[in-house]
Amino acid sequence: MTQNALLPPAGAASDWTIPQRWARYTDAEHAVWDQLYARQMGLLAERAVPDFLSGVVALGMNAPGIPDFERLSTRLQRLTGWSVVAVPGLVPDAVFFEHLANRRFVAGNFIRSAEQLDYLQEPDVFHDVFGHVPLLAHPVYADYMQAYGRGGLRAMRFGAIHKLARLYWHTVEFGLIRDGDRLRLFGAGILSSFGESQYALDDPAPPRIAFDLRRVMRTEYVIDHFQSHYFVIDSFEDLLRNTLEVDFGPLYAELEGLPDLQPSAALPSDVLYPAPGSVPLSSALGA
Ligand code: HBI
Ligand code: FE
Repeated sequence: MTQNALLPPAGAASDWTIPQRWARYTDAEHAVWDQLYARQMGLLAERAVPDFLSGVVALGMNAPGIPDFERLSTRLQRLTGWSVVAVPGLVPDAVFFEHLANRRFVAGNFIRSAEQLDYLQEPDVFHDVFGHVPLLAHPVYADYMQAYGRGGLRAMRFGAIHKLARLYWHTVEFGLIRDGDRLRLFGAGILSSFGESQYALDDPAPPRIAFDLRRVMRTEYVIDHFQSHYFVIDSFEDLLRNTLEVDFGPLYAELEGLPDLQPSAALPSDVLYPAPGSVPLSSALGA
């Protein structure tokens, strides 16, 4: 996820933004969005955290076609002060953090081809906008994302970006959240993936581990497979309070002395959620 080129490509501004050029999308491109949208929403009605589903509606993303970032931003501004800006693809870490710290979410403006509905290397408008933007309508999640941007700018000075990036990966991209008696999806990488939005909740194989900041920051991740395990948060309030409101300076120093963990590693201290279909969460967790 790290892009090292320092200069924006021709046609991009110094902050790497480009015009979305919404009027230039073809009917075929809008149709790819509609197809992906229908397929995901069919799965997510029962699986996504309810705040994601209400965000889709609050932002007018239930209308057909690729969203127009200007209209989306108008609605988002009113709700949480965020906006969506277009970029050509991955941007350097510092640029990414600077946008988030200022409540601007960067989104690719291109869309995958109809032949490539399931896998692509670079985040396109479906992943970035469908996956990430609805939860930006949630005030606490919105604060968490801004705090991540600020934390990123600080992590650069500590040389600790890779640890902070793991927090992002295991929450913003691939996080699960507990909702009463069951688990639901909130990570954008899962929400925008047909296969993983089923696998992450339904497959008995991947351990589902209660979120722990130190554990998460030590855990490496894979980018080209379904995740080998998932971390489960209790609430967005909890996540914000227990992570980005903590002073990471001493934490980074403490973690320097501990080995990184492979994605597949199990720790005796892990608190595991029961495999799907075994016992209700409430009895398994004694809640
Ligand atoms: N650029 N466009 C874009 N999208 C991302 O999610 C992104 C990025 N650049 C860097 C980055 N993510 C991550 O590596 C940081 O969280 C560390
Ligand atoms: Fe993403």
